[in-house]
Order: sequence, then structure tokens, then C-alpha cells
Amino acid sequence: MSTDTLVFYHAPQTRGTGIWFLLEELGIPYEMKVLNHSKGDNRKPEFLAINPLGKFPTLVHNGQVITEQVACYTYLADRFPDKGLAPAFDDSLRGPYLRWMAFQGSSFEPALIDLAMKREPGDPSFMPYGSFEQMQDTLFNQIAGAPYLLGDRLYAVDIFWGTTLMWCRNFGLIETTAVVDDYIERIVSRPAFIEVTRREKALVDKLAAAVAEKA
Ligand SMILES: N[C@@H](CCC(=O)N[C@@H](CS)C(=O)NCC(=O)O)C(=O)O
Repeated sequence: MSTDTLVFYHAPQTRGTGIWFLLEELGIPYEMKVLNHSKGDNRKPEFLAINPLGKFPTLVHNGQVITEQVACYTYLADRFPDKGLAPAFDDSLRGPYLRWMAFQGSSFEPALIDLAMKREPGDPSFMPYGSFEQMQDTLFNQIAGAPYLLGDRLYAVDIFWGTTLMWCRNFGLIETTAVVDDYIERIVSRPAFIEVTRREKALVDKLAAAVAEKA
């Protein structure tokens, strides 16, 4: 009998949603604890004791805390390899796989936030992502090369990028191309994401009702 415990702390329509999608693709058992962001549940001491930043996604696997999207995607796909969502350590795609995982946190996110905050661009040699255009062209060129980021096969890194780009496009933070839109569609049209979206909608309604009730 498995004594594994995997707890997924979640608030709907956050960076945690892609992790929910990955958990469903992996088909592994987990317990989801939903926090009401509008009620400030993630600023309560109980949650800050787990993740002092109060951010989603947050996972606790057998008592160990995993935060940061890059770590959460990489960890889950490696730790639960049955669905083949991560290239093996000796697979030649392993390096590019890690590259595109890390690119999200090290280059894309800082560039996106600088853009969204309308910060004056710094000298590209000083910025961790060069310029926004360099960063985006590098990513979009990779996407244009094949159906998925690393070729013909979907990996966890595509779930990460498909959901990241969908949110950013839908919130008007980035402009996508037709090729990028096709890539996003290939990923978010998967049954696991459609089911997560349906369940998230129900959660959003439930959490909003709880806020209205308290008001
Ligand atoms: N560095 C974190 C950032 C996560 C993050 O920004 N999460 C947002 C949701 S999209 C959040 O939890 N915001 C809640 C808050 O700070 O109140 C990661 O990569 O996972």
C-alpha cells in the first residue's frame, strides 16, 4: 500500500492551474487544498508557514515543500515518470528540456514583468533576458520548429509553456503569432485541460459566493 502524500495548494486561475493540468495528465493521486485568494487565505500564518511568499503553485510531497513553477513541473514529471512527460537523464533531449523549463523562470517571467510594469528597458548586456524582443524571438522561433517545443512529442515543458502563453495572450500581456496560437491550442485542447477548466469555473463560482456571503 502506498503511503505517498502529495498535497497541492491551489487558488483557481493562477500559475497553479498549469500544475493542476500536469497532475491530471500524470494521473497520480493527490489532495487539492483550495485557498480563497480573494479572502486572503494565502496570507494566513498556516499557509505562510509552508510558503512564506504566499504564492501558488505550492506542493507538499511526503512532507517536503516544493514551490516555484519551474521546480514543480520538473519535479513532478521526473518523480512520476510513467507517462513519459520528462526525457530520461541520458536522453539527448534532456538538456534542451531543462533549458526551456529554466527559460520560463529565468528569462520569460522577468521580461514579462518588466514589460507589464512599463519599466524602462535596461542595457541588454545587463538584463538576464537580453531585451524583451530577443527573449520572445528566441522562444517563438523554438515553437515554430515543430508541433511541440522539443519535436513531435509533448513533455511537461509544453504544458508549462502552453498554459503560460495562453494566460499572457488572454490578458493582453503579449502578442502571439498564428504559429504560437496553434501551439497553445494543441496543448489547451487536451481533455485534461478542458476538465481542469470546467472544475476551475465551478471553484471560482464557489469561492466568489463565499466572499459575497461574508460581505
Ligand atoms: N516565483 C513563483 C511565482 C508564483 C506567482 O507569482 N504566483 C501568483 C499567482 S499567478 C500568486 O500566487 N499570487 C498570489 C499573491 O501573491 O497574493 C513561481 O514561479 O511559482
